[in-house]
Amino acid sequence: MKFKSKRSKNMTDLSPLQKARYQYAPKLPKMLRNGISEISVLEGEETTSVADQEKIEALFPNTYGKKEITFQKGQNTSVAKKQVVGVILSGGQAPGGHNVVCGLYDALKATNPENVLYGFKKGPSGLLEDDYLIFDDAYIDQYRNTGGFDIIGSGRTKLETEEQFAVAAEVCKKHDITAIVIIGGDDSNTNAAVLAEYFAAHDAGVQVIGCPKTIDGDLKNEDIECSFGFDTATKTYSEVIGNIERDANSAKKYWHFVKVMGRSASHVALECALQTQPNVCLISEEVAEKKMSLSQIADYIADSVEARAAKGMNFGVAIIPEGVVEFVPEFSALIAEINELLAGSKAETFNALPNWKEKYAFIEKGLSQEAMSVFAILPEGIQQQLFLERDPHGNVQVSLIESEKLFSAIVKAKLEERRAAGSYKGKFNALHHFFGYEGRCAFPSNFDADYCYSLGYNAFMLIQYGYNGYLSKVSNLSKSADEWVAGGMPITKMMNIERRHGEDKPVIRKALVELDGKPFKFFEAHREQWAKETCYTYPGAIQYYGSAEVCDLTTRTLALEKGE
Ligand code: FBP
Repeated sequence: MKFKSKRSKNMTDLSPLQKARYQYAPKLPKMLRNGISEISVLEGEETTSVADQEKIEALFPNTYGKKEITFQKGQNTSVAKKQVVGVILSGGQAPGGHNVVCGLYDALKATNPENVLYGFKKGPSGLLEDDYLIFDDAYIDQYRNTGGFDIIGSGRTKLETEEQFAVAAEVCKKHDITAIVIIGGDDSNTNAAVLAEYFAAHDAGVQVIGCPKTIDGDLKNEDIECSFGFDTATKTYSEVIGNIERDANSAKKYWHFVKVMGRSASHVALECALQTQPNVCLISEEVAEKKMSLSQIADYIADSVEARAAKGMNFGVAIIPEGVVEFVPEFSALIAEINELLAGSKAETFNALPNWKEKYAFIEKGLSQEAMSVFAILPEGIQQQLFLERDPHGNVQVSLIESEKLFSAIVKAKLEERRAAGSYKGKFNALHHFFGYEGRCAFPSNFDADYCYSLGYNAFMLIQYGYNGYLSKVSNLSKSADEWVAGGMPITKMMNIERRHGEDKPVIRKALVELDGKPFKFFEAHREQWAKETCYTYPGAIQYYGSAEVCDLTTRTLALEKGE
């Protein structure tokens, strides 16, 4: 056993903000504030999955159809027993993860000081490898209200096979673990549901509770209003985008192309646009819906450059979502052909070619005419990137494509055509940025600090009341924490069947940007003006201390979705 109890940092090694944040007391929803003995359960309706009900029910006979629940003030009727809980952080970092663990720990200890919290290290693999630490006050205290996942580390190992579940059950049995909390995104919570079903079917005596995490903001639905981390990450990116806008408006000589994270959905890009009002923001879901080609996208951006140049404004800011290229139909077709072209031993033949000229000839011979016409307009750096960066399955890693450079290059080419035709007379100097990792471990905003602490606290109440296969749910989030509502919902409610790796799989439905949703509609109604004029807004840095209007505000996305 690896027992960690010493505060490893001397208080003098800490920044003033670190010290101050240790003292911050996160706000809980009112119904969780009365003390453990006064938290009771209100059961709601039985649930059904979002689609494919019969198939999901057949796959989850023990955990399907359970009732939604809400906590309220009242006599605590849960069964008193010693709880030994294991917690896992899964996937990419998101601000507030530490507070989920802190909230879980505080509720567990407040219920019974004999309760124990294990932290499995480096993600789900920690559970399989029985690699853990046991939390105590001194250890927990050095992570309160801080960013990062370094409290126990994270990882992307998927818990999905029967063999893995059997190992997990063994490890739980060895430590008398009564519940596992998985803090993760849609895939990790899908796995949480499958693990919960396995434990129930095998009478393992272990409950599984999930917590909704991801800066991408794509784990949400009518119950889960947002995933944690989205608030802080988008505020962090918006701060620097606002700073860049101000620089652009001061120097008046650069067009800034800013790529922001978000593996597939464009929630991050849209939220940053709502906060900063840039000249251009691409929304991948719209690109897919309108089947826009690279050339059409380039024209769309070039229109803004040209209109602004005509008024003497040779500067601007364009936001590009990380995953956009995968949503451009012709680009994904090109990538599929490249994957084919390099399948098996053909990659070796390609790599053995001595120079780019010969490689280019090989590519030209192997790709269809349509794919080649897309390939040919890409900057050479990106062409080469498509052939260098492969994932372990041999596929191109689209997230590594520098789409901010790709779009500025094709816009430049369009502008040259327009200059030759006489319609454009401006100057175009592009600068490039990628904001992703900068936001994932920021000190959580007050919203994320409070939300995460509440999710963790609430997760323990779900355990204490014996729920299995539930997601910790805190809602009414656009209001102050006083009015937040805590409860739980069966994970199977969010599931449907999707095709993954050639097989039908039960998965949580990923939430993409809805083109008829209020956040997109607001953006759509304003973007023409933002494109031609300079309407930048400067959100500034996240504020942790001061009036609630400045410090406790959540995202524009949430506010618009809630009609505020
Ligand atoms: P999760 O879905 O696990 O929360 O991670 C999201 C994300 O931050 C994406 O925005 C990004 O594309 C990806 O992780 C980067 O992954 P990695 O940390 O493995 O480079």
